[in-house]
Amino acid sequence: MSIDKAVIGRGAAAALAGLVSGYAALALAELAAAGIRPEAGPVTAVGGAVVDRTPAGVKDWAIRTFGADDKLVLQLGILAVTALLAMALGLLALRRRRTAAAGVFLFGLVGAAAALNRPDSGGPADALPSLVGALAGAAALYVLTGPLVTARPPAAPTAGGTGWDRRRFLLLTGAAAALGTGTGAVGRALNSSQSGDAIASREAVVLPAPASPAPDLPPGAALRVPGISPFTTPNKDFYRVDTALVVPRVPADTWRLRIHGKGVRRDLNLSFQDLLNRPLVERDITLTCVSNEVGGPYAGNARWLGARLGDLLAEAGVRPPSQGGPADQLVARSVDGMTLGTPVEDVMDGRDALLAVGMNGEPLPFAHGFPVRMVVPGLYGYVSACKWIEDIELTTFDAYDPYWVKRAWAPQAPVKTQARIDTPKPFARPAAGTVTVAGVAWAQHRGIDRVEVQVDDGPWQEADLATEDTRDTWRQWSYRWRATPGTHTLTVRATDRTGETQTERRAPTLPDGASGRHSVVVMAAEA
Ligand SMILES: Nc1nc2c(c(=O)[nH]1)N[C@H]1C(S)=C(S)[C@@H](COP(=O)(O)O)O[C@H]1N2
Ligand SMILES: [Mo]
Repeated sequence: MSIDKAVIGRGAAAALAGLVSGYAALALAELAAAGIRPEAGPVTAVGGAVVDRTPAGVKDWAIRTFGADDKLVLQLGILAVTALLAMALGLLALRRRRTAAAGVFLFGLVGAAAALNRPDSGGPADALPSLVGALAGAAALYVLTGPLVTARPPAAPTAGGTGWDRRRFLLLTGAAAALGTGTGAVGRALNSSQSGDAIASREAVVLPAPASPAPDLPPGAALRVPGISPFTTPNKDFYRVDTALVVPRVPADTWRLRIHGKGVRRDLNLSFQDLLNRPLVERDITLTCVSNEVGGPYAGNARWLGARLGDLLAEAGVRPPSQGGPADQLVARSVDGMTLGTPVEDVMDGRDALLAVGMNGEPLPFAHGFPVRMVVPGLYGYVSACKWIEDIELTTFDAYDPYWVKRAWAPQAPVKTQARIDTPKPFARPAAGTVTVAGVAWAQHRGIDRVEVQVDDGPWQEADLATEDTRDTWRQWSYRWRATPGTHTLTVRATDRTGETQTERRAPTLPDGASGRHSVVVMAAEA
């Protein structure tokens, strides 16, 4: 008796046939997608559809819980569900082989429908990867389960007495698995060679010197406190929040930006080089996400290089509402179909609203919007910071709800004043005595004027503020705490330049950003 006879029962074999068929189907679909658009692959398309339909609260929870891994978790979840369904169909094939094969095809139709309905769908061809995969998967299931149901000589069992042809089954299944793996590998290689164009184009970008450089950081703007957020967030540590399951990789040389809509006298159609030919400005701007909890990590500060968007709009004949312009909302659209709505007034009021091409001295990283993104000081990212931008339409808030607004987030969302304690960490056990409490505070475009720390129920004590870079950046702060032994709660609050102190009222992130004060509990140990 060979090992296969000993270890594989007929039910397990059927489930395995289902699994291998599903695997082959997905592998073939991904190969087909590589020839059409990577985003048209079934896992990405279904994943995108799930992201778009996820209620705001759940999406927020996913960002909180899984952070930058939220998309990986989603895709693994889709694969796990697919695997379970595939095994169930394998079992079904023992009784109803045709129905089970048709079931595989049905799931392919779900993938095809998802791909066709993506906002960035490239047209009917996007259905092909799922359809090709589904056909192959259905055929594979039918063939692989053949030996399980046909070779059942009742009188003289040929293979160990349960009446199915193990040898033939294992040969076929092994071949299907190998074929799937080979196909998947080719698909992967094709995909990465396509993004190779974009990678080469990014490497070839030479950022011009800014016509208006950012002033040097004033002395004292960056504190040297262990554990504090560095004043400038390195690109590799900069938070990432977006709906893209596949990071768009757009070569700079094929990129275009169209500016059009209400009150535009002359449509603009710009190339990357057109942007670089403009007088570029370089500015430090702190970006924050509306999904950031009080004390959360979704804030970062970078030195951006870009063209002033307000000037471009003015050249196109756009007037802000305060000067009688008919459009109060600017809708930015990205290559992946995301839409973000920004007040025209804010973009044209003289602040440094940028079409950014550079981040901390290099071309934008792909994950942060290469080749071009928007950055507008003072507004949460979801109403201003369109990555992979390709279109700007002037319209009104009445006429159009962009992506997040359709999902219950506020149409307008200036950043709320916040202070965060970076050190000590929650439940840290510092030695009693002098402990440096430190962190960052932000109120972009208003500026931070005061940060105070409260120990337990004691009085508010003024913290030392680092020198301000600009009112569009966060400000570090520190406080020397004389810690007595025991458990203590440290709370922080900031006051912005309008004189308003950060509210103590707690609000969830939905619909326009969390409020409340950050506190941490620490246990000071007997020195
Ligand atoms: N195309 C696109 N742009 C986008 C988003 C997105 O999902 N797609 N997310 C926005 C949100 S919610 C935020 S907070 C910022 C985050 O920018 P970052 O990932 O570079 O930090 O990008 C904004 N721009
Ligand atoms: Mo965000």
